[in-house]
Amino acid sequence: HRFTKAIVRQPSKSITMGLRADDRGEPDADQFAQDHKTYISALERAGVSVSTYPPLEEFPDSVFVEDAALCFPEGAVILRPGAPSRTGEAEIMHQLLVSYFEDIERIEDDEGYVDGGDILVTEHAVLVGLSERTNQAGFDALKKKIAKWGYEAKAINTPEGVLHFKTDCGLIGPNAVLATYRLSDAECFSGMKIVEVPRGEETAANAICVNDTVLLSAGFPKTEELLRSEGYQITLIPTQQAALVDGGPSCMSLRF
Ligand code: CIR
Repeated sequence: HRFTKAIVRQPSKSITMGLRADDRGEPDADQFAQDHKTYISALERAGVSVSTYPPLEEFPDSVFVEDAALCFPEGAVILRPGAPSRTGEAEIMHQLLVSYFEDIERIEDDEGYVDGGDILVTEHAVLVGLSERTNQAGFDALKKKIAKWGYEAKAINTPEGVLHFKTDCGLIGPNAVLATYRLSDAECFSGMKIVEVPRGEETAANAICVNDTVLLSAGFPKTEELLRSEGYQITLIPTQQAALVDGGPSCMSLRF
């Protein structure tokens, strides 16, 4: 399957107030905006047409569009982000996705929580990490909704202390996953090629594969070297600012 489109939202100035598990300082909003442009160019070079939406100051984390929706060729599901400051992003995403999808499902207010960062779509299944942001009720609702398009959702336990399932893994090819040591033995990846992120570079795991290119965070030379030696075509993405608010290449776009 090839992606043809991507949706992104420019970072707001309020990104300085974005949620983070550990405070390692505020991101620099201007630098983040600059890095975001580089990210958009990388997506375009990977062959997708990118729709860029303007910043939403009232939602500091809204640059991380991935958490509010899950997109398939057949349709989209509007998710229900688990952080209270982010719940409102779902409605905004809904309004926007009606111009891309005819078939839209939505996790309703009484159906629990799911963050897109907890969902990894593989060839075999839609893997959903239960986490601080994604609960069993949300998973159950999502599972039902995507079954009609023929997708099977499987629940996974996100490792303790890890924000999202995809904080620790990312798809790097049709049947290949990049994963930290915390996940590399996970049963959910059986039948897939697993590339383990070298120790100390765990942040690099949040990579994405867009058509023939892997978008990888810059600054992780061992991971880069390993992937290149395995024959992957890589574009490096500056994510230092995003990382200060727990973001990476995956969170900043919806691809379909
Ligand atoms: C948050 O805590 O919600 C944001 N600061 C980071 C979201 C990262 N999203 C993702 O990994 N999909």
